[in-house]
Amino acid sequence: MSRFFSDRSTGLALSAIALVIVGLALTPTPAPASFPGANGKLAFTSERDGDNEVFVMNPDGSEPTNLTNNAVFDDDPAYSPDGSKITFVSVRDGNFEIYVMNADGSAPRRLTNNAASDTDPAFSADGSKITFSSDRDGNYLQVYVMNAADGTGQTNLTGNAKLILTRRSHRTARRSPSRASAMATSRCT
Ligand SMILES: [Ca+2]
Ligand SMILES: [Ca+2]
Ligand SMILES: [Ca+2]
Repeated sequence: MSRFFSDRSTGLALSAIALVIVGLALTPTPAPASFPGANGKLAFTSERDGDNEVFVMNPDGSEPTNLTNNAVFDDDPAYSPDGSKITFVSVRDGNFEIYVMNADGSAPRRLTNNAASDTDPAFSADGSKITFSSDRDGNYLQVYVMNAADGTGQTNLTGNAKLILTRRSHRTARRSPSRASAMATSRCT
């Protein structure tokens, strides 16, 4: 009988040790940040000062900061994968164009330059390209891609197919078209 209890105790002890080892093996280790260099802020659009602006804020809503701060229509902000840049849409040069700026709002520069509507920019996964939509090749919006650094290499990816695309800037403009066009006009003159 004592042998039975002894073996059983040993067995239970070994099982407990095995469970601890398995538990240690399964304990998750802290994951590294997904995007090294990202500042964790959120980008959004607000017309709180009377026209559309690109804002950023902390994830808890604190420190909202107006990055565009002008009198014209700015919209559609999207961060680069590393968090260092923001691409967005603006009519500051007369019509809808794609821009990129540093994440603190400095050094904005235009990447598209034509009379058509260029909207809905988004960075590629590696940050080297920006996709966007444009109606420059006809009546329908098409999907384009260009180099994020300087806007070169603008290429129509969808031919001239009849597509139904998201048109966030235009939806916003349609809510207050007089404001968007007036701002574009006032900026051009
Ligand atoms: Ca603005
Ligand atoms: Ca403003
Ligand atoms: Ca344009």
